[in-house]
Amino acid sequence: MRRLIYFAFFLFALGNHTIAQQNPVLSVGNITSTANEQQKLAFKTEHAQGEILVYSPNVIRVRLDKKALAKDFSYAVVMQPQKTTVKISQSDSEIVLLTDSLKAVISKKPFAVAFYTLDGKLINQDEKGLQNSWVADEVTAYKQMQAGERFVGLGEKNGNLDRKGNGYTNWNYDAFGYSTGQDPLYSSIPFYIGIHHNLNYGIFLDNTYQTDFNFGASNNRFSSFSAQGGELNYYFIYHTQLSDIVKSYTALTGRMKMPPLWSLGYQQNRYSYYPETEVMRIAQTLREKKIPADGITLDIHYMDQYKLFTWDKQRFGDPLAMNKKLKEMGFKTTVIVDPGIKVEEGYAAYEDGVKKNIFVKYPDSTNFTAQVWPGWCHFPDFTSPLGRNWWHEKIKFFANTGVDGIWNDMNEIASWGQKMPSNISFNYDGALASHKQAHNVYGMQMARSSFEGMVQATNKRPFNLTRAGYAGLQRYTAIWTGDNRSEEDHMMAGVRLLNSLGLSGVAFTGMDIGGFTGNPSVSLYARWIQIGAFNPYFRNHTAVNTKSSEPWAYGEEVTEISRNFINLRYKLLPYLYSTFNEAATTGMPVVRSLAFTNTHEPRVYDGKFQNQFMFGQAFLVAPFESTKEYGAVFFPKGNWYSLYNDEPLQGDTEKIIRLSLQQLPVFVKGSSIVPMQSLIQSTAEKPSDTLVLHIYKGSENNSFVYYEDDGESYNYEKGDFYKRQITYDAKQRKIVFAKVEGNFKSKFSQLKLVFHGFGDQDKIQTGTALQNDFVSFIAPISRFDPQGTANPTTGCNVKSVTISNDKNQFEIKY
Ligand code: NBV
Repeated sequence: MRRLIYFAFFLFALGNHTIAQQNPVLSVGNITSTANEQQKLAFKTEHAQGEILVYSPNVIRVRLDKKALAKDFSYAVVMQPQKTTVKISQSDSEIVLLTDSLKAVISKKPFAVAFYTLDGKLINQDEKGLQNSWVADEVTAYKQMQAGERFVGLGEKNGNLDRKGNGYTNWNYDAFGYSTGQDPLYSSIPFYIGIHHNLNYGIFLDNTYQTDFNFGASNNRFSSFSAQGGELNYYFIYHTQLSDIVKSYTALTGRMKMPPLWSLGYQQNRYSYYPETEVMRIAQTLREKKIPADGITLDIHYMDQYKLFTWDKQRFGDPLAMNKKLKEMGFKTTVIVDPGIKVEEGYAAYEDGVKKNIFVKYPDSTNFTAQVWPGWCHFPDFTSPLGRNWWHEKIKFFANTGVDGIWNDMNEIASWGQKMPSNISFNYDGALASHKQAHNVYGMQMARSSFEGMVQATNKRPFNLTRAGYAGLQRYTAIWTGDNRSEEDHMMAGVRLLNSLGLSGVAFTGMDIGGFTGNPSVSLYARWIQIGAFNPYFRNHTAVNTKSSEPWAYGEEVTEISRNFINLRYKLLPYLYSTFNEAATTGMPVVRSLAFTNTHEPRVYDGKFQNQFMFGQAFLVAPFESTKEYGAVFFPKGNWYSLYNDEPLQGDTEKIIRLSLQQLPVFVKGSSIVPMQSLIQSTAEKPSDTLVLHIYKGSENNSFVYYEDDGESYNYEKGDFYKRQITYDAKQRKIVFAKVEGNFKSKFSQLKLVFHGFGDQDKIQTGTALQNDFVSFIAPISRFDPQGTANPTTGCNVKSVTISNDKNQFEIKY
């Protein structure tokens, strides 16, 4: 009997034990209390606490943690909440936050958020059964997948433009020779845009731990985002236009400053050009062959045994003198820097770093050591003000030797074996963080340190380039897509990476033209350099032990093709520079996926068309593999012209076009205004005094902001710029030149207006005030040649007129 009682007791205890066992998934639970201030709702739930903060009528932040919220700190967000009206009301079941643009409804049982338009359309909501939860330290927000929902953005991610059906991880990774489906790559931007039912919204998960996104990858229920640690901390952004979402996102995380003009020119790289005679040979050959270029980049072999802040004396005896010679030839030098500082007694940077105690540490306070190019290395802690200040001082070494650009490589951090222990500690600006929290932001903070150091040293705009980064990197640096392969699908994947980066707030982007690993075919090289001319950062690069990759290395025809497209790039610099100004002032990228303007057009996401992009507001670029003979192009609504012969093309159509080695399919949107200059061999050379404005007849209104400044200093921030809005008014049949703003004197004293697609019936009049300047029509002229050489093949209506560059408002009627 006693035995039986014991056994019954045992069974009872066992059952009880099972019941008491913790569910590994901790749901957020019901709201238990709330407190609201003007723009903020604070709340507690059964298992968490959080805040909902209104940053602007269109931006609402959600914070949630199992414990009390940590001190508010972000490497990404630079915007403070703006003062705005928020109506907060509450019932037993929900709390409603109403702004001028958006309604957030917070259910109490359980805690769940839903966002609606003011007229009640559902934009986004937590998945009803799953909401927010934790599994150990990993926190996840589950969102209900809407019918037909698409997802774009998420920064440097491989895959399709529409990310539906896929999952992604953010963990900065040295992805040497990556495959076109590989994930993660080098940088992390946890920001995406959801699109459904004629609505679009953005979500930025500001968390530097490893983050994971699931856009319906093998699930038909939710989209989700999660972080391996820290808070659930995300910003919800809603606008009717997708472009405004990117503008709000970049208001939040900051925008780029104007880059140095020279950095928009062509840049010649290889791993590595050395010794000095070889560098000079490359520079000389570019000039001799009349291939315009502005940049030469030195890869790791310029250093003495890969030791940072040194020059190999055998290879580069007098770097200052070399850089001076290069400058006289119109070249600027960029050098690569890696974060690893060689552990070596007697090596100044090492000894100084140890003395100043700026290296990343193990928990027992010894310096973390890992192997990279120089051998065993320590790594400056760029998340510490001390580490950044140290780097600012060190980087002056390059400014003092006449270097103008810094290329931050290997900053994921990359080390041999790729396994960094979780327990190494970072300062994280005073908060102290493990590797898990600091990893994704390290590269961005390195790039920031290089940028700040160069600005301090030179008081000029540096060119700054990074491989690794985090959201907000655009404030300090350009980014390129790392070690791609010399393969056709890599070129196309590269285009999509740039499209995605543009959708994620990064305007200054590029890829290794020609491919890094391996050797491209002749045609692939030609096509890639054509595409490169329409990339914000235009550099040719290749790995060690590959064939020469300069524009003359692939035979006469390819030299000619490369020269043509590099020439075009240089003539387009006034247009490109103005477009960069748009990026600096609004956050609009230079490379714009068609999702920007045709967000709800399914053809934009079609595999056939998804690589197409706008280069600024005027050019539609349709990139194709060099092996294809025909390609299908989608022309969005509006009217279009071929760049090469002005052939008019109707919008809202698809067209199969014949491809050729000589031409990349590029089209110009009707109503566009494209400023161009005469051909120069580098930006150190002055163009002729005539700015040529190409105006394309169109049925829609349009406006373009023409922008100039000195191209090298920050005086533009104090008003030393030249800016004028030019409006194409299709209804009123006129082009209006607004009054010039700013104190800078334009390089151009004459304006030549070239009219494309205007017929004889369009009598172009320059207006009474300008009658005297009216010259004459020259027709037809070549689209490519702003000097106006006749091109008998066009057979199109191209007319031009030259007038003086008057600072006042004037208009042209037709
Ligand atoms: O510094 C050498 C290379 C560089 O050329 C390349 O662009 C970087 O992405 N670097 C990586 C180091 C490793 C190359 C295998």
